Formats: sequence, structure tokens, C-alpha cells
Amino acid sequence: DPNEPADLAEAEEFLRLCYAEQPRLGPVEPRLAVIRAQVAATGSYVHTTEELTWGAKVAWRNASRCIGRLYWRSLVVLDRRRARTAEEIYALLVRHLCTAGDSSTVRPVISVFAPAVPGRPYARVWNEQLIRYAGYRTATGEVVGDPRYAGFTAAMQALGWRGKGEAFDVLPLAIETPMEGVRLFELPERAVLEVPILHPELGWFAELGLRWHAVPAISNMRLRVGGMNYPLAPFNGWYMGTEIGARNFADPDRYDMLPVVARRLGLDTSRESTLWRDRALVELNRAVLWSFERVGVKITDHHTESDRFLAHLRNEARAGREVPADWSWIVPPMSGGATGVFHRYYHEADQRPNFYLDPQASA
Ligand code: HEM
Ligand code: NRG
Repeated sequence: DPNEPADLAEAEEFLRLCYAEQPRLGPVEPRLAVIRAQVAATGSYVHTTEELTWGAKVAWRNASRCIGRLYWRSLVVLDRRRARTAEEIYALLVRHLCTAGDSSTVRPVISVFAPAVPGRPYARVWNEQLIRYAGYRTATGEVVGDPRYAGFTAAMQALGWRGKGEAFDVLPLAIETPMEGVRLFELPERAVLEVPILHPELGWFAELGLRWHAVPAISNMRLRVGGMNYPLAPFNGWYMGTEIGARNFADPDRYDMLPVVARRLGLDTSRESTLWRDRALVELNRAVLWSFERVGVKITDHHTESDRFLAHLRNEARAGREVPADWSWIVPPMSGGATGVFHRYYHEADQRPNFYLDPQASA
């Protein structure tokens, strides 16, 4: 329950670490005395902007499933704890996306909204990510668009939303506040940077009509810092190409493009041993990386990101810290053994601050 009182032991542990890693913040003991009194009186306490900023960065540092952690110090933390109404939250989410991505760069950003405190209901966003594509279930049971969001799309339609019915319609934001219930908001075009997917040699690729958004912004994970819960704290970095090319476009329960690409390549799909799936995967992933690079939108490939993660492990070892990591998420979904991150074991641990996934508010 995110509304439980702040955990005092966790608060102490967090503050000691925060002040030890950042000597410029001064001594921790006076600060601890304030926090103990605040928690005793209210069941909660208030982070300074500096504590919150460091907490969000260390939550990223502790995200065991994330291969992108080399740049954890560079996270831009936007303190949005004062926003209350759905309109305010919506405007700040649009600003988040505009800060996070434009055609020249993608910056890692997190917007931290109000914490859950005892006895006060909190705002949240129903969307799994700020930018996602609708999936429309047709009469025959097939899905136009992203099948992963067929349930969410139906829930949005039940709330009055009408999409175009195409394969890449950006879903509305469903913002729920204690005072207003759930309200839907359409993202403006300027907040949604997208890349058309073409292939460096295969002209017919354009006919597939594929596109993807530049910014992955996860909006359904709770940020836990110092025994406090921030249920609305959307964050983003940039994409690793395989997330799009080897999962979103390739998974049978997503856009399922491998059979289509293999057919256009003229591959023999009658037997698995022709490795037609693997050959289609490579071309699909080349297309994703090349298309982002063509328009100058930041993206990374799995070999580069694997090397960066190994560099991160060395940096952290030098700083005397363990790096919690989950092999099954760190190893990329194609060519696993061709990347360095495959060939070793990791320290498995749930260290805080961190991000947690709660059961969804919506369908
Ligand atoms: C997961 C890459 C930035 C937190 C992942 C995954 C990849 C990745 C490839 C696995 C995703 C999947 O298999 O679906 C990157 C890259 C970044 C980046 C290239 C570029 C800067 C960030 C930032 C944060 C973050 C800024 C938070 C502040 C996480 C978390 C997960 C994750 C919590 C696990 C998500 C889940 O459980 O579904 N990242 N990431 N990452 N990343 Fe990162
Ligand atoms: N695979 C998901 C995104 C998960 C997080 N990945 C990142 N995070 N790169 C997808 O949309 O395909 N990030 O914060 O950059």
C-alpha cells in the first residue's frame, strides 16, 4: 500500500547514504532529527529537492533490469511535487516529453509528482508509457496496431476516446486525480517525436508503413526513496534498437513482422533450419538503427550498450559498490552470446531507492 507511513529505518539508511556520497550536503545527524520528528507527527516527511534528485538517480543506479545505467549521474530530475489538478499534471507531462526529446538529442529525464502519504489519495497515470500505440481488436479477433494495448485501448474507447483505427495511433493520457477521477488528454504533436522506419538498401521497407516513437517514457512504476512512495514519477532514457526491432516489431503478440519481412526478403520459411527468422530479425534491426540515425534521433545498438554496461560495472567496482543486475533482462533479445554482458554472472539484489511495478489501475 503506497499510502503506508514512511518507513523510518529505510529513511535513515537512505539519508546516511545520500549525505555520505555527497559531503557538500553537510552533516546528516541534524537532518535525521528533523525527519524523525516529522514522521512521528505526520507519518511522513518531506525530501529536500537535493535528496529527491539524488534518490531518483540512485533508483536508476539500482534498476537491475536496466543495461543503460552508465549515465545514471546525468539524469535530469524535475521536482513536480506541487502539481495537483489533472490539467497541471498534463501540462507538466507534455513539458517532460519536450525536454526529453527533440530531433537533436534525447535526454534522460524523470518528473517526480507528489508522494503517497497516509490518509491522502494520490494522482497517477493509467498508461504504461506516456507514448504508446493503440491496438484495435476487430470483429475477426485480429488487432490493428499494438496488440499489447488492446485492453487499454478498449478502456479508453469506453471512456469516450475515438482513435483513427490505424496501426500507429498515439493513445491518450489517462490521468487520475483524487478530485477529478480519470480524465483523458490528447498529446500534442510537438511532444511526440516519431521516426519512419526505412532500410538502408531495401526500398520496399517503406511500404511496410512502420514507425516508432523516439522516447520510451515509463509512467506506471512507483519510485521508492527513503521509505517514501512516489506513485507518479515517469522517466525516460533513449532506446536500444533491439527493444523496437527484436521485441516491439518482432514478438508474435506485438507487431509480428518477422513472417512479413521474411516473405519480402524471399526467404525459405518452410523449415526453421533456414534461419529465416534470424535473417529477418537482422534486417529489421538494421532498419530501426539506420532510420533513427538518418533523422538524427539518439538510439543505441546492443553491442555498444553492452560495452557501456561493462564499463559501468568497472566504474562501480572502483567506487566500492555492488551493481545489482538481472541477467535475463540485461542480455539483449538478439545475438545474446555476441555481447559481453552474456558471459558472466551478476549480483542479484533489491537495493533501494528503486522503481517498482504495482498492479495496474486500469484494464
Ligand atoms: C529497463 C535501456 C535509461 C530505468 C531497460 C531495458 C533496456 C534499458 C534495454 C530493458 C527493457 C525491456 O527489455 O523491455 C536503457 C537505455 C537508457 C535507459 C539505453 C538510456 C539512457 C533509463 C532511465 C531509467 C531507467 C533514465 C530511470 C531513471 C529502467 C528500469 C527498467 C529499465 C526501471 C526496468 C523496466 C521494467 O521492469 O519493465 N532499460 N535505459 N532506464 N530501465 Fe533503462
Ligand atoms: N522496452 C520498452 C521500454 C523499456 C525501457 N527501456 C528504456 N528505458 N530504454 C519499449 O518501449 O520498447 N529508458 O528509460 O530509456
